[in-house]
Amino acid sequence: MLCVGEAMAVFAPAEPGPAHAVRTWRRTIGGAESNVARALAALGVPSAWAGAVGDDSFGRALLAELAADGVDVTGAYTDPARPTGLYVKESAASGSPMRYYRGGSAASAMDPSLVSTVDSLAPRLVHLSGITPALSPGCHDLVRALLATPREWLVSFDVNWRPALWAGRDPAEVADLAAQADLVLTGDDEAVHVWGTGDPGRLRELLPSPATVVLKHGERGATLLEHGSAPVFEPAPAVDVVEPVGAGDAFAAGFLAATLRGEDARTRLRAGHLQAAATLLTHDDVGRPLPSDVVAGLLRADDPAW
Ligand code: KDG
Repeated sequence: MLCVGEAMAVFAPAEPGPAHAVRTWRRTIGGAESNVARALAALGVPSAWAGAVGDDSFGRALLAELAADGVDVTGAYTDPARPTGLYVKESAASGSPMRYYRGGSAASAMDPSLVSTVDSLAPRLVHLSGITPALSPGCHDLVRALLATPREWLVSFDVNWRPALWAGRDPAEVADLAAQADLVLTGDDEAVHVWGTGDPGRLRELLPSPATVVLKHGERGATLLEHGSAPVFEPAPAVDVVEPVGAGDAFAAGFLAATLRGEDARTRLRAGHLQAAATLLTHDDVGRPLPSDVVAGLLRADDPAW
């Protein structure tokens, strides 16, 4: 499975206090699509990431670290003219504001020329998010080109609605892209912005073509909508959240991994919830993999204790 989009260097305070007072920072990796690629690799799914980083220390480090995490980065490239994007978590507290330094980044200069690389990797499934098309007109064209039909791959599309990135533009642009995917993941709060409703039945009417729609209801759980099957709701485990960033990417990875394994609806949603929970329990954008015996037990339990 191939994830196409951004990887960024992330800086998080390594000591308490607001950003202006913090002197020690921990540098990790972020970017929605590379997060999904790393989480998939941790789950044992052959995983690749294609995107752009700068020809700088952070870009080289991100490529090396993604590869060390088991992600195939042969489809990634280094842009000699532009820097790697960054984002900063402004405090160590949960819900800390995030400040992005991605304008003019290597990733924001991606364009449809990346499609030939994707072609050569011959993926079965390409994972995209609504962040990439918001980065620049070239990135928007890239996502449109990857969604164009006929195509050789299935597409999963995580809406990842970022109001600041879409400011002044019509949310229908995201809706149009999502409608061309095979599988759409969205939070019900995001769906309200993009489609004007977070109601499962109404959303299914507004999104008739993607075969699969996953509607996430935050801490409550998620509903799977598939043609020919009744909607399936699966509650999420209760978690003492350390930090929510990356939980949606982790959910996508868990859900997609179980989908590729051909699991049933409930198991696919549970697999998403479990990976999201692992990320909610850490400050990092990708959680530590849960022990596989724990995962197997929770996926199979008739009524898991959560
Ligand atoms: O997905 C978690 C972060 O890595 C991601 O949210 C960063 O691209 C990002 C954004 O716009 O928030």
